[in-house]
Amino acid sequence: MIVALAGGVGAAKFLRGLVDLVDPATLTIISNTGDDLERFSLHISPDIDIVAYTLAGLVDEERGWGIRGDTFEALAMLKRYGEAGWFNLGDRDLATHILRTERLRAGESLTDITQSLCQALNIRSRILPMCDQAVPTLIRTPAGVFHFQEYLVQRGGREEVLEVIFQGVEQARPASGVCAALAQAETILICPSNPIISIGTILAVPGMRQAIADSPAPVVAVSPIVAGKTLKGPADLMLRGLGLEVSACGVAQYYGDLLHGMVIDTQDASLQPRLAGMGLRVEVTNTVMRSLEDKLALSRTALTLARALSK
Ligand code: FO1
Repeated sequence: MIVALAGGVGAAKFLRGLVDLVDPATLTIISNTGDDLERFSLHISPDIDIVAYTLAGLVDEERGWGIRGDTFEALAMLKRYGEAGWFNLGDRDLATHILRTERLRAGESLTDITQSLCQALNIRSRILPMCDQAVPTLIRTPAGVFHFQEYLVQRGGREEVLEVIFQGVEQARPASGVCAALAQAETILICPSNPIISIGTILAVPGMRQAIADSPAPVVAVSPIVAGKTLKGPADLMLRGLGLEVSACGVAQYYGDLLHGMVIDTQDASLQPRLAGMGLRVEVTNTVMRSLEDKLALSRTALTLARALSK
């Protein structure tokens, strides 16, 4: 069994490669829900949806989120009524949020709802939210405190990050099935996602770090930082804001002693000795995923490294 800790777009691309290499039924994905938000009274779980749409072959690959070929007629009408339309919800995408919200209001857990939506989309891997409690990620900037999606999408994600707050995380606990999956895992992969607001949120759930540390599986991360920058999103601003080095070394430092191995980009090959000095086994390869071949090659490298570490 493989367990992957996942954020949104970067993780989805990596997982798209992985499901071609292994039996998808042996893969459990623990998804960040810190990005979840309410818009028009609907519960949206962007990272779960990005991964689910990707594995179902539905995702809009150019944007990385939403459904390919979707239209935005409902949003256009809402804007006509004077509503703010900064979070782009497609017409077909809305069906997911409507159903999820209805079932949450009826008392079902996000875990059960996610499972049933994934089944309907014929996804053979299991996607688990990190927890069933609401843990919104808030970003403190010089202009004030904003929900992560407001910071990223509405305000452009360019402001200096002074603090990242996982609101209410003390009350959260790993969702049903998460600890059992980690205990049975042969391999734990940390996808190339924002280390702070995607993976850091998952790791902040009380009991999660311990469950990973107690697992017999080696933990291999793919660095989302290439040549001092992120390919997508504000991870570089966040690492800098929290006083961490904007490099694979900063990411490794943030994950701490959970990590056994790391895959870094060829442009960062010079970091290998430092990472090795931190006790990590390192593979250097192309981590920029443009084609399906890139996704396959990167997930193969991560998997091979994890398998070598478990020997
Ligand atoms: N990202 C954007 O940059 N702009 C959007 O309008 C937007 C809408 C959206 C709707 C549904 C969904 O599942 C994801 C959406 N995303 C959008 C992506 C999302 O904000 C982030 O990329 C992830 O939360 C980061 O992991």
